[in-house]
Amino acid sequence: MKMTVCVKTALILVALSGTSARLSWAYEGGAVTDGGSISGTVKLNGAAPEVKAPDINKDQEVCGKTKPSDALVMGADKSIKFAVVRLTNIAKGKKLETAAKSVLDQNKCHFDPHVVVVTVGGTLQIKNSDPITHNVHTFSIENDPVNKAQPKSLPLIEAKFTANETIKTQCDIHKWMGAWIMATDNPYVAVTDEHGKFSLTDVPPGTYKMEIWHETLSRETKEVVVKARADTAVAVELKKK
Ligand SMILES: [Cu+2]
Repeated sequence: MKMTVCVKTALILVALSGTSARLSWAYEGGAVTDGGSISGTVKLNGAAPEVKAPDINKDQEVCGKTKPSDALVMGADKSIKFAVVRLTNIAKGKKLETAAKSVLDQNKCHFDPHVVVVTVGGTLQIKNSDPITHNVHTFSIENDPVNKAQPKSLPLIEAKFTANETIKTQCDIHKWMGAWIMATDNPYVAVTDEHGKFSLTDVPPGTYKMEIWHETLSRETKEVVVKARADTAVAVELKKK
């Protein structure tokens, strides 16, 4: 019996320490003076993994017959689009914009954008621009999941997010339709463009941990030093998982 109590106490202590660790990173937004920036390019190092083209097997009159895959979009010099760059240990910096609404549209049976950033406390507007029904399904654990049919008669679904999470999203009707929702409690996050480029601005001087995530490639972390009113250039290389 004594053992059981000990185990329970230990579990409670672990739970409490987890809570305090999380609380200690609560982000505080405000004015940033003397901020610097981090900019760079994300590229693939080595051989590219094989990515299959989506199988468009229904509703072709709306969806079309072929689509390129969004799971690995490479530009010149193996630059990588749709990689997400985020500072993960920043406690204080510029204001997190929760009033602006992020949009995830379903257009011709394709999620646009493929990776959408939404702030914790902000709103994601999920739209359907197609004349057919989609079913939006978010596979979230930290946030309330969405799993909802969206016919033409329901052009807007609004979702709220309460915690940091990288959320796989799909349409259950058209299985090739995939997207990622990046919920963030700090504003230092960027999605790479078609040239693999990203930029984080108004970063208070300091040393930060930067995480780089891509759905198909390796996850990397880097320590980045930011100086007042200066840009820190970072070259990121991702590999096959
Ligand atoms: Cu669909």
